Amino acid sequence: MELIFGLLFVLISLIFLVRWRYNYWRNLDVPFIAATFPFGNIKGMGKKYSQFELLKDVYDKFKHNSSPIVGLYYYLSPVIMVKDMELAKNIFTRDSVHFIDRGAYYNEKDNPISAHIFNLDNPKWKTLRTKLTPTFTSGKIKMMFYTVYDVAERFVNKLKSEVDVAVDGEIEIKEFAGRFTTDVIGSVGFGLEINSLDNPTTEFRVHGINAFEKPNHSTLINIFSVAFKDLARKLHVIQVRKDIEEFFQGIVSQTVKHREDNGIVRNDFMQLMIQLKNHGKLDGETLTVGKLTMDEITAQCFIFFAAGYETSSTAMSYLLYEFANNQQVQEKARQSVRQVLAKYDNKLTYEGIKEMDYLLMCVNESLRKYPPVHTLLRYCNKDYKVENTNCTIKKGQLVIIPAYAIQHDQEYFPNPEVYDPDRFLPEEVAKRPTCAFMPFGHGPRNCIGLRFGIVQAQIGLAMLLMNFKFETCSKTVNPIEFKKFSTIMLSPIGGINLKVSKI
Ligand code: HEM
Ligand SMILES: *[C@@H]1O[C@H](CO)[C@@H](O)[C@H](O)[C@H]1NC(C)=O
Ligand SMILES: *[C@@H]1O[C@H](CO)[C@@H](O)[C@H](O)[C@H]1NC(C)=O
Ligand SMILES: CC(=O)N[C@H]1CO[C@H](CO)[C@@H](O)[C@@H]1O
Repeated sequence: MELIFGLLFVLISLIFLVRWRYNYWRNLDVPFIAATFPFGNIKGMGKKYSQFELLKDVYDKFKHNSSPIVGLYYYLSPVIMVKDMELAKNIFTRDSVHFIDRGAYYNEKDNPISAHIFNLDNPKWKTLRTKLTPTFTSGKIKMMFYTVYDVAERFVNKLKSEVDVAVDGEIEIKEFAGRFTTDVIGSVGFGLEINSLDNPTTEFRVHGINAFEKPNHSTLINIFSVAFKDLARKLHVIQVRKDIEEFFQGIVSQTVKHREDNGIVRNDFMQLMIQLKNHGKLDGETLTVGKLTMDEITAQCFIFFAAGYETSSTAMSYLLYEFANNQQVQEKARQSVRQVLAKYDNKLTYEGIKEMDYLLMCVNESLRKYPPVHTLLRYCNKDYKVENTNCTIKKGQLVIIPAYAIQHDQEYFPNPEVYDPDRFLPEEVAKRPTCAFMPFGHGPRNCIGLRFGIVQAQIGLAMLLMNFKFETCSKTVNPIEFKKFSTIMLSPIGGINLKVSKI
């Protein structure tokens, strides 16, 4: 009898607890989507639809509601979706002290490789960010130019021989773009000749693919660990697969040992890591951060590799897809590359790259239509009153900025499904809020590799345009369909199939 009463009491309390949770947004008078236990608003996410599709639906539904935010529930956790551009700007920049963490999940103890700069919270994030920023100064990027150029030449040659053997010239171009950026980051980041262009099954490439294609857990478990970090850590949930962790631990320790034993000094990311490991500071600096451990530098190497290769290669592939669908744009971009080359003795140079205005507009327009990172995240670490509302974002709440939805908003980008590089003419850019375009995020927590990512893509694209013509073919999926399982990356199902011919 007592047992039954006890159980009944627990059950009734649970029901009240859940109802009380799911009234959170109603009580604050914030527009929201009604939730069901236990998933809240994310039932089926990762299988039936992707996170960006949910957010786009919600964004469009509440577009004309005057509230700058919409309330959602991820499981029992209230999360905030930002809808207003002014608020987004303030969260990214002016009030970024409240939102300096990303709120991603990592587990330093069971999965040290997940404790990298993309995931880390303060104060560790801040010291690391300051230390890693010198990796991408203009001087360093200029030095990387030639390395990227060499790999791009191999890329073009490889594609030429593939075109010769491919049936009707049909090629899955994302695979080759991925090998190109893998070889680039291996070289500029690690000083390693990976040559995945010729050896697609090389371990580096395979682990790189697996890091994105075969996550250790389902979307719903990944979101669970973001919503309930402490619990997930207690349950030993890991984010990065163990085989990938072990591979990177091996490769980084071998590389470090090889350099230290042979006194090899290179001007690359690995060298900065070695300095931070041995001295806790960079050469010529006075500020010391405490020496980084081998595990800590491995994690940073991993994220530079992962963030550097996948985003840039998908960005290039989406643009080639739009070139295939818009032949005049492709021809105009080719002309703009040709003109700049002519000016520089028919050589591709670092200076020349920066003058290819039309190509840059094409790159940005494809980053708009297909942001490789479709959803941006911030985590509130200090209560924040939202202007013009009665709502305070509480410490510990997750803030979502739906990049894909905003970049497809008619108000900022009329006929958003139309690919039109002229949207990036200076006078057009001036007409909309800066934050409406956010492929690299904004503010102190934006993409650290922004400029390098663009330069790398541009070199590859300029060389491709000079050597090939891209067209759609029977295998081209139009419009592109996207994978559903990935929580933040926008990735095409089956890659991007195009007809490629030499010119
Ligand atoms: C087209 C290429 C790229 C795109 C579209 C891209 C996009 C992004 C985005 C959207 C973020 C989150 C920004 C935010 O929350 O405000 C980010 C962060 C980051 N990206 Fe990139 N990225 C690209 C290339 C690169 C490259 C080449 C590297 C390094 C080699 C890199 C390294 C990082 C790192 C380390 C972070 C975390 C920064 C932090 O939290 O302090 N990315 N990127
Ligand atoms: C393209 O976007 C990048 C990143 O937001 C920006 O720095 C650059 O000025 C843009 N270029 C053009 C031509 O719009
Ligand atoms: C905030 O609450 C006050 C008092 O309940 C109300 O008068 C006011 O309209 C509310 N403001 C907004 C923006 O909802
Ligand atoms: C493939 C893989 O690495 N699976 C791992 C996923 O995470 C759990 C722990 O959270 C491991 O036990 C699995 O081995």
